[in-house]
Amino acid sequence: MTWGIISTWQMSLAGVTKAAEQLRAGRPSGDAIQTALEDVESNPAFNTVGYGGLPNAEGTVELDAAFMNGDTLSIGAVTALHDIAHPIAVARNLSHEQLNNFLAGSGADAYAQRHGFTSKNMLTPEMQAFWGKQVRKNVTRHDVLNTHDTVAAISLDHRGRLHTGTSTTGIFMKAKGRIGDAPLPGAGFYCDNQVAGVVTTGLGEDLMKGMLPFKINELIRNGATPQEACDQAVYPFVDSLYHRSGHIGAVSVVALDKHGNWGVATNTEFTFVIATDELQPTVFTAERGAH
Ligand code: SD4
Repeated sequence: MTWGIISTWQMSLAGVTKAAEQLRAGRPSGDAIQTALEDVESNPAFNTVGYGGLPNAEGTVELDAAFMNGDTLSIGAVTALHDIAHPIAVARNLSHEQLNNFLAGSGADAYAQRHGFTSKNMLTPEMQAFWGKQVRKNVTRHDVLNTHDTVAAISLDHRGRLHTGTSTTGIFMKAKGRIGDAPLPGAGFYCDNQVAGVVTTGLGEDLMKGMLPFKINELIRNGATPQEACDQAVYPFVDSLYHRSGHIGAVSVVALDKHGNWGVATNTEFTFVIATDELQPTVFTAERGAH
């Protein structure tokens, strides 16, 4: 395989299809990541990412995103960003800075405005109405935990460059200022051209206890295949956390190594999309492998 892209959830099919065209044409993997994620961020039908995403407990859409370059190990990330059409583009821009690579809240908003990123009211009337109804009915833990889905992707181009990107509105009814795993290096993503890229989706509060992307990268560096590394990192972690705390949220990971081999592990039913020079964009379903 000479290039490939893998992304979480079926919602990324159209974005991955566009990104695959770019990779096929020889464009860099960073561009492919941005293209794939922006497609999901633009689509109000997907209410866990970008425009039309679920608001927090105060009725405000707060956006998390991150971008990582596996060549330089540069990272850019935003959390609690407001009313910017493409959080992934802001994160990518931040990855080019020497300092101040991870910005939160009003600092992230000011950076995005200063750099001319498109402002947009990210709260749709539909989501505002949905939020109003949910507030009146008292949302349960179950409702909150079943309303998530981060778009998180890894791309490898024909020159062996790996990039990762994540973008999400986080969990529904999250507290103002709550940060999930998606913008956190090591917890939501990690990427190294010499090894692999790894990204997660699921309950951020649990994912950040596992540091799975960093762990999986190290396992691959030490000789495991991406599938072996995902299995070895994810299942002992979810079993252990379940036994220690008595509950666990969704935990799903995908990995793509520098040779184009991929792996996946999950404790819930989980869909993901792959496209390579040998495989048309295809949606796969991974079955729950542990708690
Ligand atoms: C978060 N991990 O903010 C994100 C939500 C998510 O699949 O991925 N859901 O906790």
